[in-house]
Amino acid sequence: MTTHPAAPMTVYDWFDGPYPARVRIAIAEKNLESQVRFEAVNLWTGEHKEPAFLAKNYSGTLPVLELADGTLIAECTAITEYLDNLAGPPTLTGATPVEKGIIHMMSRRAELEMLDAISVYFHHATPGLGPKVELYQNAEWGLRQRDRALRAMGYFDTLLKTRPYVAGAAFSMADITLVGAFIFAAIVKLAVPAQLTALHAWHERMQARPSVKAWNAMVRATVAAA
Ligand code: GTS
Repeated sequence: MTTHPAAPMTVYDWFDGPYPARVRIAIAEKNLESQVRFEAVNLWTGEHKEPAFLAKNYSGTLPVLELADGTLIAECTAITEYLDNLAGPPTLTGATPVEKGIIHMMSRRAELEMLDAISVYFHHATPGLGPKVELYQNAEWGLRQRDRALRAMGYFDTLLKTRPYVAGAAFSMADITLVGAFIFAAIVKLAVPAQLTALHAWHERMQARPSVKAWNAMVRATVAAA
Protein backbone atom coordinates (compact mmCIF):
# COMPACT_ATOMS: atom_id res chain seq x y z
CA MET A 1 0.00 0.00 0.00
CA THR A 2 1.50 3.34 -1.03
CA THR A 3 1.61 6.11 1.53
CA HIS A 4 0.60 9.54 0.25
CA PRO A 5 2.32 12.38 2.15
CA ALA A 6 -0.36 14.94 1.25
CA ALA A 7 -3.37 12.70 1.87
CA PRO A 8 -6.23 14.26 3.88
CA MET A 9 -6.43 11.45 6.45
CA THR A 10 -3.72 9.96 8.67
CA VAL A 11 -3.76 6.48 10.15
CA TYR A 12 -1.44 5.95 13.12
CA ASP A 13 -0.55 2.28 13.22
CA TRP A 14 2.13 -0.39 13.12
CA PHE A 15 2.57 -2.11 9.79
CA ASP A 16 1.95 -5.75 10.73
CA GLY A 17 -0.40 -5.37 13.70
CA PRO A 18 -3.56 -7.50 13.47
CA TYR A 19 -5.88 -4.65 14.50
CA PRO A 20 -4.21 -2.15 12.16
CA ALA A 21 -4.62 -4.79 9.42
CA ARG A 22 -8.38 -4.52 9.82
CA VAL A 23 -8.33 -0.84 8.94
CA ARG A 24 -5.77 -1.24 6.14
CA ILE A 25 -7.93 -3.96 4.57
CA ALA A 26 -11.06 -1.79 4.92
CA ILE A 27 -9.22 1.12 3.24
CA ALA A 28 -8.29 -1.14 0.32
CA GLU A 29 -11.82 -2.59 0.07
CA LYS A 30 -13.16 0.98 -0.19
CA ASN A 31 -10.43 2.06 -2.67
CA LEU A 32 -9.39 4.87 -0.34
CA GLU A 33 -5.62 4.29 -0.52
CA SER A 34 -4.95 7.68 -2.15
CA GLN A 35 -6.80 9.45 0.70
CA VAL A 36 -4.69 8.07 3.52
CA ARG A 37 -1.15 8.42 4.79
CA PHE A 38 0.26 6.12 7.44
CA GLU A 39 2.33 7.19 10.42
CA ALA A 40 4.17 4.50 12.33
CA VAL A 41 3.81 4.29 16.12
CA ASN A 42 6.27 1.70 17.39
CA LEU A 43 4.49 -0.86 19.56
CA TRP A 44 7.73 -2.63 20.41
CA THR A 45 9.27 0.45 22.06
CA GLY A 46 6.00 1.35 23.80
CA GLU A 47 5.49 4.56 21.80
CA HIS A 48 1.72 3.93 22.00
CA LYS A 49 1.86 4.35 25.81
CA GLU A 50 3.70 7.68 25.74
CA PRO A 51 1.86 10.96 26.48
CA ALA A 52 2.07 12.22 22.87
CA PHE A 53 0.14 9.24 21.59
CA LEU A 54 -2.17 8.93 24.60
CA ALA A 55 -3.31 12.47 23.73
CA LYS A 56 -4.60 11.01 20.45
CA ASN A 57 -6.10 7.83 21.92
CA TYR A 58 -6.87 7.54 25.63
CA SER A 59 -6.77 3.73 25.34
CA GLY A 60 -3.17 3.72 24.05
CA THR A 61 -3.94 1.33 21.20
CA LEU A 62 -3.50 1.31 17.45
CA PRO A 63 -4.91 2.14 14.97
CA VAL A 64 -6.20 5.71 15.17
CA LEU A 65 -7.62 7.69 12.25
CA GLU A 66 -7.04 11.46 12.15
CA LEU A 67 -9.15 13.54 9.79
CA ALA A 68 -7.94 16.72 8.06
CA ASP A 69 -9.66 18.89 10.68
CA GLY A 70 -7.93 17.03 13.53
CA THR A 71 -10.88 14.81 14.50
CA LEU A 72 -9.61 11.57 15.98
CA ILE A 73 -11.38 8.22 15.61
CA ALA A 74 -10.04 5.17 17.44
CA GLU A 75 -11.39 1.58 17.54
CA CYS A 76 -11.33 -0.51 14.37
CA THR A 77 -15.10 -0.86 14.22
CA ALA A 78 -15.66 2.89 14.50
CA ILE A 79 -12.97 3.65 11.92
CA THR A 80 -14.40 1.07 9.51
CA GLU A 81 -17.91 2.47 9.94
CA TYR A 82 -16.63 5.97 9.20
CA LEU A 83 -14.69 4.92 6.08
CA ASP A 84 -17.59 2.78 4.84
CA ASN A 85 -20.01 5.70 4.98
CA LEU A 86 -17.47 8.18 3.64
CA ALA A 87 -16.98 6.65 0.21
CA GLY A 88 -19.87 5.32 -1.85
CA PRO A 89 -22.64 3.17 -0.46
CA PRO A 90 -21.72 1.17 2.65
CA THR A 91 -20.42 -2.20 1.56
CA LEU A 92 -18.69 -3.33 4.75
CA THR A 93 -21.09 -2.42 7.56
CA GLY A 94 -24.50 -3.08 5.95
CA ALA A 95 -27.07 -0.99 4.12
CA THR A 96 -30.33 -2.00 5.81
CA PRO A 97 -31.08 -1.95 9.54
CA VAL A 98 -31.02 -5.74 9.72
CA GLU A 99 -27.74 -6.00 7.78
CA LYS A 100 -26.16 -3.41 10.07
CA GLY A 101 -27.33 -5.28 13.16
CA ILE A 102 -26.14 -8.70 12.00
CA ILE A 103 -22.77 -7.44 10.74
CA HIS A 104 -22.10 -5.53 13.97
CA MET A 105 -23.05 -8.59 16.05
CA MET A 106 -20.86 -10.99 14.05
CA SER A 107 -17.91 -8.62 13.97
CA ARG A 108 -18.18 -8.16 17.72
CA ARG A 109 -18.40 -11.93 18.17
CA ALA A 110 -15.26 -12.45 16.05
CA GLU A 111 -13.59 -9.77 18.17
CA LEU A 112 -14.68 -10.93 21.63
CA GLU A 113 -14.38 -14.64 21.08
CA MET A 114 -11.30 -14.81 18.90
CA LEU A 115 -9.29 -11.66 18.10
CA ASP A 116 -9.43 -10.03 21.54
CA ALA A 117 -9.04 -13.45 23.19
CA ILE A 118 -5.83 -14.12 21.23
CA SER A 119 -4.62 -10.62 22.06
CA VAL A 120 -5.12 -11.29 25.79
CA TYR A 121 -3.28 -14.60 25.41
CA PHE A 122 -0.38 -12.74 23.72
CA HIS A 123 -0.19 -10.01 26.36
CA HIS A 124 -0.66 -12.27 29.40
CA ALA A 125 0.68 -15.75 28.68
CA THR A 126 3.60 -14.94 26.35
CA PRO A 127 6.34 -12.26 26.63
CA GLY A 128 3.97 -10.02 24.60
CA LEU A 129 5.51 -6.65 23.74
CA GLY A 130 8.24 -7.07 26.37
CA PRO A 131 8.73 -5.88 29.97
CA LYS A 132 8.62 -2.16 29.16
CA VAL A 133 5.03 -2.48 27.88
CA GLU A 134 3.68 -5.54 29.72
CA LEU A 135 3.54 -4.05 33.22
CA TYR A 136 0.95 -6.56 34.48
CA GLN A 137 0.61 -10.15 33.29
CA ASN A 138 -1.77 -12.87 34.44
CA ALA A 139 -0.79 -16.10 32.67
CA GLU A 140 -3.84 -18.03 33.88
CA TRP A 141 -6.18 -15.43 32.37
CA GLY A 142 -4.15 -15.50 29.16
CA LEU A 143 -4.40 -19.28 28.86
CA ARG A 144 -8.16 -19.18 29.47
CA GLN A 145 -8.50 -16.68 26.64
CA ARG A 146 -6.38 -18.89 24.37
CA ASP A 147 -8.85 -21.74 25.05
CA ARG A 148 -11.74 -19.37 24.39
CA ALA A 149 -10.23 -18.57 20.97
CA LEU A 150 -9.82 -22.27 20.20
CA ARG A 151 -13.51 -22.86 21.03
CA ALA A 152 -14.46 -19.93 18.80
CA MET A 153 -12.61 -21.53 15.88
CA GLY A 154 -15.01 -24.48 16.18
CA TYR A 155 -17.98 -22.10 16.30
CA PHE A 156 -16.91 -20.21 13.17
CA ASP A 157 -16.19 -23.47 11.35
CA THR A 158 -19.76 -24.67 12.02
CA LEU A 159 -21.15 -21.29 10.98
CA LEU A 160 -19.17 -21.21 7.72
CA LYS A 161 -20.52 -24.62 6.72
CA THR A 162 -23.87 -22.89 6.20
CA ARG A 163 -22.89 -19.51 4.70
CA PRO A 164 -20.08 -18.13 2.53
CA TYR A 165 -19.23 -15.17 4.76
CA VAL A 166 -19.24 -14.55 8.51
CA ALA A 167 -22.35 -12.35 8.49
CA GLY A 168 -24.20 -14.18 5.71
CA ALA A 169 -24.28 -13.88 1.94
CA ALA A 170 -21.88 -10.96 1.48
CA PHE A 171 -18.33 -10.03 2.51
CA SER A 172 -18.39 -7.53 5.40
CA MET A 173 -16.53 -5.99 8.32
CA ALA A 174 -17.17 -9.25 10.22
CA ASP A 175 -14.95 -11.12 7.74
CA ILE A 176 -12.23 -8.49 8.15
CA THR A 177 -12.37 -8.92 11.94
CA LEU A 178 -11.96 -12.68 11.61
CA VAL A 179 -9.06 -12.16 9.17
CA GLY A 180 -7.47 -10.04 11.92
CA ALA A 181 -7.92 -12.94 14.34
CA PHE A 182 -6.13 -15.28 11.92
CA ILE A 183 -3.27 -12.79 11.61
CA PHE A 184 -2.90 -12.67 15.40
CA ALA A 185 -3.18 -16.49 15.63
CA ALA A 186 -0.25 -16.77 13.20
CA ILE A 187 1.83 -14.30 15.25
CA VAL A 188 1.31 -16.28 18.46
CA LYS A 189 1.61 -19.61 16.59
CA LEU A 190 -1.86 -20.73 17.63
CA ALA A 191 -2.71 -23.33 15.01
CA VAL A 192 -6.21 -23.51 13.56
CA PRO A 193 -7.03 -27.26 13.74
CA ALA A 194 -6.86 -28.92 10.30
CA GLN A 195 -10.26 -30.59 10.76
CA LEU A 196 -11.97 -27.17 10.70
CA THR A 197 -12.24 -27.41 6.92
CA ALA A 198 -14.98 -24.81 6.38
CA LEU A 199 -12.98 -22.25 8.37
CA HIS A 200 -9.82 -23.03 6.39
CA ALA A 201 -11.69 -22.83 3.06
CA TRP A 202 -13.14 -19.43 4.06
CA HIS A 203 -9.64 -18.24 5.05
CA GLU A 204 -8.25 -19.29 1.67
CA ARG A 205 -11.00 -17.32 -0.07
CA MET A 206 -10.10 -14.30 2.08
CA GLN A 207 -6.41 -14.63 1.13
CA ALA A 208 -7.43 -14.33 -2.54
CA ARG A 209 -9.10 -10.93 -2.05
CA PRO A 210 -7.03 -8.05 -3.48
CA SER A 211 -7.27 -6.13 -0.18
CA VAL A 212 -5.80 -9.03 1.82
CA LYS A 213 -3.21 -9.82 -0.85
CA ALA A 214 -2.08 -6.17 -0.76
CA TRP A 215 -1.72 -6.34 3.04
CA ASN A 216 0.35 -9.54 2.85
CA ALA A 217 2.56 -8.03 0.13
CA MET A 218 3.06 -4.82 2.14
CA VAL A 219 4.14 -6.81 5.23
CA ARG A 220 6.56 -8.94 3.19
CA ALA A 221 8.05 -5.84 1.50
CA THR A 222 8.39 -3.94 4.81
CA VAL A 223 10.13 -6.87 6.50
CA ALA A 224 12.44 -7.35 3.50
CA ALA A 225 13.37 -3.65 3.51
CA ALA A 226 14.12 -3.55 7.26
N1 GTS B 1 -10.36 -2.37 20.57
C1 GTS B 1 -9.23 -1.80 19.88
C2 GTS B 1 -9.56 -1.59 18.40
O1 GTS B 1 -10.47 -2.26 17.88
O2 GTS B 1 -8.94 -0.73 17.74
C3 GTS B 1 -8.05 -2.73 20.09
C4 GTS B 1 -6.81 -2.22 19.39
C5 GTS B 1 -5.54 -2.99 19.79
O3 GTS B 1 -5.51 -3.77 20.75
N2 GTS B 1 -4.47 -2.70 19.05
C6 GTS B 1 -3.20 -3.31 19.31
C7 GTS B 1 -2.46 -2.48 20.34
O4 GTS B 1 -2.46 -1.28 20.28
C8 GTS B 1 -2.36 -3.28 18.03
S1 GTS B 1 -1.87 -4.87 17.44
O5 GTS B 1 -1.80 -5.77 18.62
O6 GTS B 1 -2.88 -5.32 16.52
O7 GTS B 1 -0.57 -4.73 16.79
N3 GTS B 1 -1.77 -3.18 21.26
C9 GTS B 1 -0.86 -2.57 22.16
C10 GTS B 1 -1.12 -2.81 23.59
O8 GTS B 1 -0.21 -2.47 24.38
O9 GTS B 1 -2.21 -3.32 23.94
